[in-house]
Amino acid sequence: MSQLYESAKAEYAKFGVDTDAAIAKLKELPVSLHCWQGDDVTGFDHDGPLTGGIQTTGNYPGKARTPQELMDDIEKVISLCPGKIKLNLHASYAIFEDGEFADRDKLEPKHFAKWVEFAKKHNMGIDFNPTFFSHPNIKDGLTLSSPDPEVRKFWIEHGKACIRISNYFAQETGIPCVMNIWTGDGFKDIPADRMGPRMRYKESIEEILSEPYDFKMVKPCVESKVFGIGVEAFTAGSAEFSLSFAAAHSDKCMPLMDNGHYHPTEVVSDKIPALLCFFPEIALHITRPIRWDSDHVVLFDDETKEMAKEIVRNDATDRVYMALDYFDASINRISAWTVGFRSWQKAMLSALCLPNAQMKKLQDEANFTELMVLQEESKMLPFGAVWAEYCAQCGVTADKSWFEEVKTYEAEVLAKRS
Ligand code: RNT
Ligand code: ZN
Repeated sequence: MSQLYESAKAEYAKFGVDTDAAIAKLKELPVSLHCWQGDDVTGFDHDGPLTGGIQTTGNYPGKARTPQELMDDIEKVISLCPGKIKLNLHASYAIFEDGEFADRDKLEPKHFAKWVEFAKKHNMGIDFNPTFFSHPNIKDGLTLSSPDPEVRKFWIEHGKACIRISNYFAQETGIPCVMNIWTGDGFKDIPADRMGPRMRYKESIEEILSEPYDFKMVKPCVESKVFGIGVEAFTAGSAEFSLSFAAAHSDKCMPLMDNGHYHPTEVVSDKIPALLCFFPEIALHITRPIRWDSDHVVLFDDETKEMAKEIVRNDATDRVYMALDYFDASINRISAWTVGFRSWQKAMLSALCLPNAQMKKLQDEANFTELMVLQEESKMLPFGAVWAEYCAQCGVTADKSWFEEVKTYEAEVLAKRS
């Protein structure tokens, strides 16, 4: 233990904070690392463009082109990040062997056997996402809410296949699999019928959830959104729709909030405690929106810290499934992944190192003067030393020298991919 940490620990103790306990706690909290930062949400099952109202921008060299390259890159990221990592996969990252191919409605656990092997090697659980975008069967921008029964059927079958695959992940790893349903279904311009698509969307998700699963091990969730590129006027899976769906099916489904999916003055940090009043468990996509759902790399910024605080001070670390969701193609992708993961770790660790009980007491006593003082003074605590100790205990570098390894990897590996 460094001298720096010893003295920081003493400083924190003056505020009633046990930094050893905070470090021990964070080591046990899984954070889902999204595979899709490594290849700009391309996947391995199609050649077409990214659709569904989401977009990556930039063409920084070195993007992963094969499952092996993506796994190599994820391994590099894992080696640079402290904390407990879970792997987050999309159905489009199925791995087909020997010229075999299965369309989305026919996917099977075997198409993800390589990922299970990879997860086991790193002692990770796996989260999963059916992929309702980047596919020719999206008709007029719609999947599960399409008026065409054949189109709906295809995507319902995809959802069911993904439940079976999620179950396979949970069984193989022994760790629950969060399965997130998000579609970009919507309209570019003013629709004549808003309820019809939503009723079809509702029924389609209900059909998907009729596939048998143990809710303790397979955790479906529905992700809402305000709008997507090209679907500005109407989104079937709006906030009210998704939240109501989850509430009406709380025995088999959770809500998922992505902090890029709301109007810019709304904050997910405030929505977390609102949902925790009603849902036993909720899920998050942690991202950084700039002006829209831009999916910038997560930073150690105010709203990120605020979200972490809400999870920690409401004692909800075992009720909130935390997953990262961003994709920046304009910078080194290994670095993007690593900065985002480390930022969320910092946010969680700093939240765990706040005098939360004391501040709550001050609020309940209406002592808002002292509350403000304590909130401001705790910002000056020597957090860097606690972060350094946490990283040291996790066997990774605390300072910026991790970036040297990224540069070496870029020169030796990424630069050779053309
Ligand atoms: C899109 C949603 C969704 C995707 C991933 C790739 O706006 O946030 O979660 O980012 O499924
Ligand atoms: Zn998301």
